[in-house]
Amino acid sequence: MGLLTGKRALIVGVASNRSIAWGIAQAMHREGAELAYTYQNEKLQGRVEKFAGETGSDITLPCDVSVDEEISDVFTRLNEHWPHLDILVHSVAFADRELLEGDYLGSITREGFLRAQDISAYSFAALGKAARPLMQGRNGAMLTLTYIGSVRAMPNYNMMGIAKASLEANVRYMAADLGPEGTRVNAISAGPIRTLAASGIKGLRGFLNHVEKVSPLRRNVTIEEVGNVAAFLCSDYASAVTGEITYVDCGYNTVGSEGQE
Ligand code: NAD
Ligand code: 0WE
Repeated sequence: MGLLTGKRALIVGVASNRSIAWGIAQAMHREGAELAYTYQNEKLQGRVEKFAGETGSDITLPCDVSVDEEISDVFTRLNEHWPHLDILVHSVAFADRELLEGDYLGSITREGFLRAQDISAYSFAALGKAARPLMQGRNGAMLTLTYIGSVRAMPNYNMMGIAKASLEANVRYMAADLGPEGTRVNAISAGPIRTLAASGIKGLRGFLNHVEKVSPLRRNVTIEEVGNVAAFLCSDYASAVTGEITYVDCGYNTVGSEGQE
C-alpha cells in the first residue's frame, strides 16, 4: 500500500519535465494517489496531457490563476469527475523579469509588485478557498512551494522574496482557518533547482555552485527529493503537521553563509 492510496490530488504548476510540480506528481502517483492537473494556457495543454497520461490521469483542466473564473471553473469541472478532493498542490510563481535583476528598489513598480503578489501569493488563497468545500472533513492537505528569499534578502530574488513572505503568511492563516475542518496547509521551501522558472536567472549557476560548496550535504536538491517530502506532508503520516514551512534544501538554510567554502 502506498502512502497516498485512495487519495485524490490536484496538481497546479506543471510546465516541463523539470518542474517541481512534476517531481511531486510522480512521487504522489508512485504512492498510489489519483491525479488531476491544470495547465496555464493552450501552449502547455498538450505537454500537461502527456504528463497526466504518464501518471495514469486523464483529467487536465485549464487554469490561469490570474483569472477568477478559470479558478472557479476548475473545481466545478473537477467535481464532475470526483466527489471530493484530498490534496491540492500549488507550484506557481511569477514576477516580471525586470524585477528579478539588480536592485530591488531600482526596479520595483506598483504594477509589478501587485502582479507578483497576485500570481505568486494570492493564487494560493484563491485556490484554497475554491477547493475548501471539496476538501472539508477529509483529512486533506494543501501544499505550496516557497524559497529562502522570503526570509533573507538574496541577490536578484527581490520582488519574489516579498511575494514568498506573503505566501508563507498565507500558509499560516489558511492552516488556522482550515484546521478545524481537518485540512492541513504547509509549504516546502526548496533549494535552487534548474527549472523553466529558474532558467535565464542571472547568477543561478554561481548560486547552485555555492550551495554545492557550503550546504551540509554538499550538493543541490532534486525534484524527486522535493516530491518525496511533498508526498509525506500530504499523507496521513503528517497528520499533526500544519502551518509549517519545511526546508528541503540539503541543509543550506541551517549554516552560516561562509560555510566551509
Ligand atoms: P516551473 O517553471 O516549472 O513552474 C512554474 C509554474 O508556474 C509553471 O507551471 C507555470 O505554468 C506556472 N504559472 C506561472 N504563472 C501562472 C499563471 N498566471 N497561472 C497558472 N500558472 C502559472 O518552475 P518551478 O521552479 O518548478 O516553480 C514551481 C514553484 O517552485 C514556484 O512557486 C517557485 O517559486 C518554487 N520554487 C522554485 C525553486 C527553484 O529553484 N526552481 C526553488 C524554490 C521554490
Ligand atoms: O521562485 C523562483 C523563480 C520564480 C520566477 C521565475 C521567473 C523567471 C521568468 C518568477 N517569475 C519569473 N518571471 C520570469 O519572467 N525561484 C526560487 C527560482 C529562482 O529565481 C531566482 C533565483 C532562484 C533560485 C531569481 C533570482 C535569484 C535566484
